[in-house]
Amino acid sequence: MAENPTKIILDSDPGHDDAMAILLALGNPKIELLGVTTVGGNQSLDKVTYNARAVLEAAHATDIPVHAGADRPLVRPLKVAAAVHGDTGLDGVELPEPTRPLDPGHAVNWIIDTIMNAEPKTITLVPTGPLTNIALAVRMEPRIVDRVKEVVLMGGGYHVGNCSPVAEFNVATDPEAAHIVFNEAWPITMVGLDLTHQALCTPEVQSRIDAIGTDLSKFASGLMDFFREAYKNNQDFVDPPVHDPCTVAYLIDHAVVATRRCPVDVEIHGALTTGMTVADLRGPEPSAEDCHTQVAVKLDFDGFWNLIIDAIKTIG
Ligand SMILES: [Ca+2]
Repeated sequence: MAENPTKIILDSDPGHDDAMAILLALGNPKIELLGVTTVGGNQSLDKVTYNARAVLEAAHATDIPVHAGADRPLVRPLKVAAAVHGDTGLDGVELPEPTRPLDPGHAVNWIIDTIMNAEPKTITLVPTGPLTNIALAVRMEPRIVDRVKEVVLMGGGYHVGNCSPVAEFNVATDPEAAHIVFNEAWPITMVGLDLTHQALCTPEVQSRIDAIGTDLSKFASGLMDFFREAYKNNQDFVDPPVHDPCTVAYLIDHAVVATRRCPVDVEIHGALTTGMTVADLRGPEPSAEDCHTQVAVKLDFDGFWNLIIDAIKTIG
């Protein structure tokens, strides 16, 4: 591990792209994965929690704790994304049976305790699912807002949606939670669809993953095979966008994910636009003192996939 790696809590709903985010976090020396917390989203809480444990098992990372969190959004019923992630939430591969038991204690309590017991500004929250757990944590212990280093989340988009013309799945699933999270004063980097739709797993990329030739690379490639078909059938993509690891890639190397500072708020009362992340891109770019939110705008495609492929190789 590198000196002073970035300590992260990955709050996720695995999910094919969440799985890739877990692998990138495990396989890069600049990241220290403190734990994985789970939230109902792509699939039911039980399924995504099992999947998180199975992915860690596949990556020989049974030292990483997994805590289950909220099983549904704050206000709305959960609508899972079975069309994109299958009945298990990780269709397309055989999942190894997790050997580490599920860790006791609710994810929200664990997130709060981990942040409050650490040195201030040393832990980064990386949500890659609906923001339910993070919203609950901030309501239960508001001091975490000043204690975390930053929040780097996958969700939203400033020009495009996928659940609706303007709303992205994670934010649309629990817009009230997203509203809470975006309106707290912590530094937030929104890695939205504008960025993640550049992170396409092309056949060339996948052949590089296949060439690694390990059980883990076969696992990752199997996930991408299913994801490719799902995105072809559902959203008319030729290659699937691998959203969630873009957050971790940003933390590893800011040069891989360029950002633009701008105010962002979340629509929760729209007739047509509920769940939209409304980014104000007018005028000159504000300073960090004046604006605590920024959006990811441009991906270094080769740099991103080099990080993923190196991580899968490193894990072995
Ligand atoms: Ca996710």
